[in-house]
Amino acid sequence: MYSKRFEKEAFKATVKDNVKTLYRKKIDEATPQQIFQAVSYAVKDIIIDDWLATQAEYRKKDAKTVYYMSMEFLMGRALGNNLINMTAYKEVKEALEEMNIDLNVIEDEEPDAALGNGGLGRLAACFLDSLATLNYPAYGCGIRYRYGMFKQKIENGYQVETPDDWLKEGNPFELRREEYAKEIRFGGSIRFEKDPVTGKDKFIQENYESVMAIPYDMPIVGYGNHVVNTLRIWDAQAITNFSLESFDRGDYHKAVEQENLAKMIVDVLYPNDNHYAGKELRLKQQYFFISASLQAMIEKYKKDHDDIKKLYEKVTIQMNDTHPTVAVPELMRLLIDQEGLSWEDAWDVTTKTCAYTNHTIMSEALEKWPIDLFSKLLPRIYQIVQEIDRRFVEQVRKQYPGNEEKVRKMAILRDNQVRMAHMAIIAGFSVNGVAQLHTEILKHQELKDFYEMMPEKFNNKTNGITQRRFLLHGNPLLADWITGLIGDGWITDLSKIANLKPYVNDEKFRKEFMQIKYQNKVRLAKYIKEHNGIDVDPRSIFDVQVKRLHEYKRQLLNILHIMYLYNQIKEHPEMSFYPRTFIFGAKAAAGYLRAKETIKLINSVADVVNNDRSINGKIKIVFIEDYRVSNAELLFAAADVSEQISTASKEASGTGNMKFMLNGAPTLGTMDGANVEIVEEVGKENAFIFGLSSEEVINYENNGGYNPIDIYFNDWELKRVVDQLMDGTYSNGNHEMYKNLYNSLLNTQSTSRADMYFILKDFRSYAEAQKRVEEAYRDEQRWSRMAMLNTACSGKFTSDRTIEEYVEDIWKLEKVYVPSGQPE
Ligand code: B1H
Repeated sequence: MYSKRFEKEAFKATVKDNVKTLYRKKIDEATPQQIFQAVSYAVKDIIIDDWLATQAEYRKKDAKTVYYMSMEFLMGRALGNNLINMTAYKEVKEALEEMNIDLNVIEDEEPDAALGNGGLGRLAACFLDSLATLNYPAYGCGIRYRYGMFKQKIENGYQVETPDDWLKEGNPFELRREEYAKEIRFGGSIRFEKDPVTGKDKFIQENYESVMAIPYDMPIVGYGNHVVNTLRIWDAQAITNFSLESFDRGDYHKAVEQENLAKMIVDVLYPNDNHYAGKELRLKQQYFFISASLQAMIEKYKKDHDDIKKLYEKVTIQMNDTHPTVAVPELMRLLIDQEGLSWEDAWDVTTKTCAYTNHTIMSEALEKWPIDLFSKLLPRIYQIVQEIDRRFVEQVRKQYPGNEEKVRKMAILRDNQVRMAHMAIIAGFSVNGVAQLHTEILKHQELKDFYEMMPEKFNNKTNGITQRRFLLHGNPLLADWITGLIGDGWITDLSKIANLKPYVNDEKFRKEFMQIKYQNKVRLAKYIKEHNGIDVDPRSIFDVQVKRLHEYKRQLLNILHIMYLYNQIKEHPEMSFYPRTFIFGAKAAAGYLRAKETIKLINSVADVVNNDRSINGKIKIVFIEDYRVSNAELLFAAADVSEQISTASKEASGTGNMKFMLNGAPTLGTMDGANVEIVEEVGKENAFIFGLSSEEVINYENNGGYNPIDIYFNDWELKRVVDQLMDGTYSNGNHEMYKNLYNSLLNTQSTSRADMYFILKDFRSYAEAQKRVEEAYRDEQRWSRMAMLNTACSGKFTSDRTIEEYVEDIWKLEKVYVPSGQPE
């Protein structure tokens, strides 16, 4: 293990040395940021030997590799995670303490690598952690955005976005690999020629624009196994800078254009969760990183293999949603135009290499590119898409003679659009959803026609999360306590956490468990005091909803219910009420009006309620600014109640739900996404389930929705809450402030259906479930049992399990063991 090579005194010396060479300072003169850099370089130094050894071993074993293609990798901070996985966290903490340095303070100097929006991007990060830990050869391929997910400030209750300048101080863990740069071409036109020698068709792209893609590699450290995999993210640079000789220096304009194109492409992550925006620049980003990654992949393959027709024996491409689906026609292009394969041979390779994961059924998230935009930007790729479509339509007509309805529904090209999901399904050898319920809805609703035509492709892979970050690193008190009871096997085999179950029956252990929860609540209360200036009582129930802000996730239901409780307490001060702290954290897409109004509403209700002395602090409301991976770790550890209240059928899986469960917070939720499987594991009696089922929701939707007006007029308490959106209670008398929210619930004048997300419909059921939460919490014996059982039953939800399923059913990888990488 690392402890052998991790030598405390040597490490301390390296840190001192780094401070000296990087900053010309002594350690006690260095700023925390400078110490962060110095420590990180010392850690990278140790990682490098294993990184080399791992890659050498993969090559020697000629092991099959998965390329996980994703527009998003929400990695969070690297230092603490790397130390955890090197099994050197405690030793480094000690070493630094001897130098009067607090590791936690140093960790806080690192900006989150926030190259993702939410669940989809964080899932990619958890998968990389599991792949390395389970000894599987893997690359993550993505974009090195200059600016990641925006930073959120709350000003006067409103969200204000500021740029996330995460590279400002430099990224100590990355490695620039200029020698693997690739050229990427956009636009222009395609000339067709017969090769005079071979007689083959040749396609020549002319008058195109191009940029160079430069890879940056980040190490992905496996837990205690010396494996170091690679996250490869691409930066863009103008060709002019890149190779001055080949450039016509006279063409100043062209030089400037190329500069601009390069800067623009990787400038910023699109901050839309579950929403397709259809911007040309986004398609450029997609093609940019896909073409670069595939060129590098083929080049690497050809170093050791000469039959390109067997590419699929050594690589698999997993497409994280449809965002990387240009991989299909781009692989075809490289195989045909560059490698000289026939269409049939190229199609055989491509369809044995590519697999697709679907992450959402929200219709506004479906990628459908306008054909004129697509064909102008990617003329050769578009020709290939046309041919894929032509052949597929031919096949549909053969299988369903005379059924033009099928053709209309299933074709890739239709209504002047390129439907990316259809291309992914047609070319992929595997199509998976991310939770059982989600996969069933795909098979029987959204993708019914495809499932009927090619049922063998469809499979489920329920999401998971890494316990290394979200328990071992995020909740050290609980992690140590668990290890004390059942050993540390759970760190790499979470099914072992079930060994806690016998201890649940012993009051002593339940007390200890709740004591740890309390300490984590104190830690969070301190964070809240520092960041919000609000005093919260760690003895109150910490009720937490943290996730992207989206109507379907129904933060509005949560805050309306709080408004309702507040009305009740005001009206019946004598009523018994267990003190609650309602905690929210959420970023809204910058242009998403209703989402932003919801943030303002939460903050305004917080202002009124938190400052109302008459309620004796029974309710506190806290909005955590800039919710992100690093502060999420604190929130999960401290939560009593996990709010998972999406409209049934809308949340494909959810992964926050699993992080809460792991940390001992029962779920208050709908039967949606992976909540269904959480309840299956922990038992219905250890969760608080409410609301319409997915069948009921889908039924209403198929029949034009429901009418919220009846509910509104028949439930005066609810009506009062809804009216408070308009009467100035939470807006200093302004009657316009929340009109978009009000209209979304009731109005028929808006183009969409009233209360599309069934908030009023589910309100009473939610309020009643919240009552059950309070009742359960009052019973300490019962609550501690429930909370601890949630942790003990969370074994299924590790991303290690998810990855083993992908490997077994889709990727077919072999484990590679790496001899400890000794320094040269
Ligand atoms: C999920 C997205 C998503 N599903 C489009 N889809 C995006 C779609 O920038 N875009 O265009 C970005 C993100 N994200 C989430 O994936 C689901 O909503 C969660 O339920 C799921 O747990 C997560 C991981 O599978």
